[in-house]
Amino acid sequence: MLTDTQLAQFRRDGFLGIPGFWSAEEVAAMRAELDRLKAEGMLRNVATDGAKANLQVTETWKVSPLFRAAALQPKVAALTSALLEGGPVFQYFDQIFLKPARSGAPTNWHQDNHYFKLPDPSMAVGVWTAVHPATVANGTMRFIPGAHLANLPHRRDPDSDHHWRCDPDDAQAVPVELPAGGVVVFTYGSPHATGRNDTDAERAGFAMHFAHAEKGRTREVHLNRRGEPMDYTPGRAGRPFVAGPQATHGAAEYGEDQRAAWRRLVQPRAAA
Ligand SMILES: O=C(O)CCC(=O)C(=O)O
Repeated sequence: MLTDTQLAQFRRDGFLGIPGFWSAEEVAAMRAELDRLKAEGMLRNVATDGAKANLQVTETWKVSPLFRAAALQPKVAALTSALLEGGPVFQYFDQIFLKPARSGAPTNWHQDNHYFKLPDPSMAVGVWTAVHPATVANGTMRFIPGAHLANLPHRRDPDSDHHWRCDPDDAQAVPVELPAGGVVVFTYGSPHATGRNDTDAERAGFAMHFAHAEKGRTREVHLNRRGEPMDYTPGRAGRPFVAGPQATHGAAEYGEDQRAAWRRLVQPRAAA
């Protein structure tokens, strides 16, 4: 799945771009599913600038059987266990950000561990999928090589109605451009940001988060945007075991092997 060179790059820089992770058929299914979520009003504009839009859906697994199944595919298990010391691995979180054409707002610098506060941020990874081609012009992900080792102070982000931001020295920041279906993986400590979308086409990213099932946990109780406590205990809907002895491809957590669900959901949607 990953070469030694790629793993070394990930450990050194805190992130790694991987083109061609999902097939064209899988990407087509994700886009069709995203269109359904949009049509059903599932995406919420979090931008505070009324002229711009940064549309977000969190806990996608609750509203989308297709995005739920994506996290339980064998290639995701292979990727995340390679990045997390061989596992065991469970899914921690997922979300989509969509920047509409011409008015897409940026997401400012932040470390995901500011939200989740794991004792060791290297024990969790984000896997961000370019649902559309992700370029500098439409606001792809940017990273600062090697910046994942410091724990940065955050402040409330005035450009978003609930996010937090940090202010790293970004003189060495690099964009990760990806064809649709590519992914960029990054540790919870890796500061990242995305730019505006001024192009004529929308740009979406689907981010799945995974953690080491033993080392990537915290006893802290986290509250969601509505102030409700979030439960990160593995082995339940939304927190399925992805790799390791307790992993069942989601059968235990969702009552159906998610490899079969993926096959069932991807083909008809892609053809539609
Ligand atoms: O897709 C984006 O614009 C932002 C993604 C992001 O910052 C994240 O998933 O943490």
